Amino acid sequence: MKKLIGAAAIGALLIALTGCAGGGGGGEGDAGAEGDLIVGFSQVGAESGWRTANTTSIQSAFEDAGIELKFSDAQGKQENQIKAIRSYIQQQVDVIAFSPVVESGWDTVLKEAKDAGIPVVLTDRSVDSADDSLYASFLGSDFILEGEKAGEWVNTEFADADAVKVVELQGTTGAAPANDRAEGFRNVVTDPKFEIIASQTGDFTRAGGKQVMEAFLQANPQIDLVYAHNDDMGLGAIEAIEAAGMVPGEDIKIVTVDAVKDGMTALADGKINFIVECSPLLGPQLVEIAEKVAAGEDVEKRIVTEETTFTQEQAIEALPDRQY
Ligand code: GYE
Repeated sequence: MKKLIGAAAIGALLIALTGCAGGGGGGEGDAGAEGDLIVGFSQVGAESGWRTANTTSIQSAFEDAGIELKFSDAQGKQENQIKAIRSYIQQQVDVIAFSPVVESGWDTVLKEAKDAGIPVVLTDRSVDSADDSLYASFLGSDFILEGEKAGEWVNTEFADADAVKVVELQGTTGAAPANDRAEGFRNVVTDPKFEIIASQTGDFTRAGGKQVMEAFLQANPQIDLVYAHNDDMGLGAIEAIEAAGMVPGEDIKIVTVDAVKDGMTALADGKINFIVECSPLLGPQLVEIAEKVAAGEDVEKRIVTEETTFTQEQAIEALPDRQY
């Protein structure tokens, strides 16, 4: 054992001295600097299928790149994220990345990171800071556009209707995707025949979506459409609708955002009617950005994820190859 450690130590010393980990010399072997990189990441939590897929994408991308990732799960609390970021500053990591649970209240801790000379990359969700020098880049979806895509489908689906009663299951209060998906939808669904009769947060969880939908159903004799800010809440709503003796997708139409496997399965089964995609596979791009900012290279301030939408037929076709 001792011998092994000794050999490893000599190897490490050689790498440190020559700056070359590969045997072939030059080119790809020049990975010494990358091997030293340490990135601290603070995740929102594990509230949805999307989040689980996002965590897996990030962890495996850093592992594949041979970059050390310090990972912490904030369990949906901003205070835990602030603590994690402060601890990464203290540990002097090379790059801090995080997905802010809510949009506001980040300036102080972001200034602390800036003063410590540690670049910050926002992943998936953004902050509402007026000073965009507080972070190097923001990688993630255009949530307003997602809300608009949902709204456009609604306009077409109900083109011949005279009056449409809509209920909305909102994401976590104060979170960028909740604010923006609400806004985008309202940008597009402007015909007065649409009435949003109830709107409440289901916190992006299946249990939350179910509970809120149960209350909506009890309070409202007529509901034509559910707009859920993510698949998980839509799946919870399906349970509530079925428990009330109605047929989801027929008696009440459902449109959601994300397109995770469970959502796509419900769409293929006709229980959800339309899904706007939001990709959680941000890991590889995040690695690229982290490497660049650590090397002092310029990166785009805003990198928008490319996304599509799915009808039932498209979901049936896409499901076999769906990664998440
Ligand atoms: O849509 C939802 C998750 O921030 C885009 O968070 C993400 C959202 C996603 O909980 O399912």
